[in-house]
Amino acid sequence: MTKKESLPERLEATFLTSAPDLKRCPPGFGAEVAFAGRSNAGKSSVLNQISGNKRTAKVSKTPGRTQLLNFFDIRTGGRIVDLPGYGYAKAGKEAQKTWQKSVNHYLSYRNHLAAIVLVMDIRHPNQPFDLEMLEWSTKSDIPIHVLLNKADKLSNGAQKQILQKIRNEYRKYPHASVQCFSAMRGLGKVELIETLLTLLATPIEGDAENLYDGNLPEEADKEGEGRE
Ligand SMILES: Nc1nc2c(ncn2[C@@H]2O[C@H](COP(=O)(O)OP(=O)(O)O)[C@@H](O)[C@H]2O)c(=O)[nH]1
Ligand SMILES: [Mg+2]
Repeated sequence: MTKKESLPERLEATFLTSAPDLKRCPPGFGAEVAFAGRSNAGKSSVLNQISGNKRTAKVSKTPGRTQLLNFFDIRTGGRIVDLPGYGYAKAGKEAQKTWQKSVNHYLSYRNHLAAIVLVMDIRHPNQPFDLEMLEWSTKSDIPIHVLLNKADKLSNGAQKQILQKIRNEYRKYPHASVQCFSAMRGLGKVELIETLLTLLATPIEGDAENLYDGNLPEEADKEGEGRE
């Protein structure tokens, strides 16, 4: 049997818990793949599409409500962590600061973090936040898989053109890979599931000792501080 034929059609995902900050994250178990992206890019919809369940993650018409880190157990191993969406203008300054702190801490100090899936709207790719994530993952040696979501909004030709252009631009990010996706139509699902299965199988140092994963170094407990 070839690898493609043995791929599951969906990744069974069960909601584990939500955490407002790193300290309240559950003890780590297996590799975590964090879903990041601007609010409304379609993170929750992507998770629902790959899990084959419309209710796995909340899909909100009002963006920015989910200010928590949401943990999902993947049946075949590892976890997906839906990070709070970035950049919802109406969230206000205080909420943005809280966001920055919890996400920075998670990205900087969560030992079980193995990779990032960065969800963008294909019509508005590479916004400042997206570029920061790409720079950060490059510096931190963390693989980052970019989804150009809502590809159904563009013709096949336009999708290919943008994908090619972005692949060229990302040559400077050696840990980045990129694909088109449509959470609405399921386009790109096989490629994403294949990538996720590999990332979710990343061995985590110290996992066997059941390492507690919520300890912050003292100096990091200051406002907004993180690895970057
Ligand atoms: N056309 C289209 N709409 C999408 C797609 N993915 C998400 N959406 C819509 O975009 C909005 C935001 O989606 P959501 O998953 O809540 O985004 P999140 O804030 O990143 O979690 C919702 O109205 C979704 O129905 C897609 O692939 N195609
Ligand atoms: Mg969401």
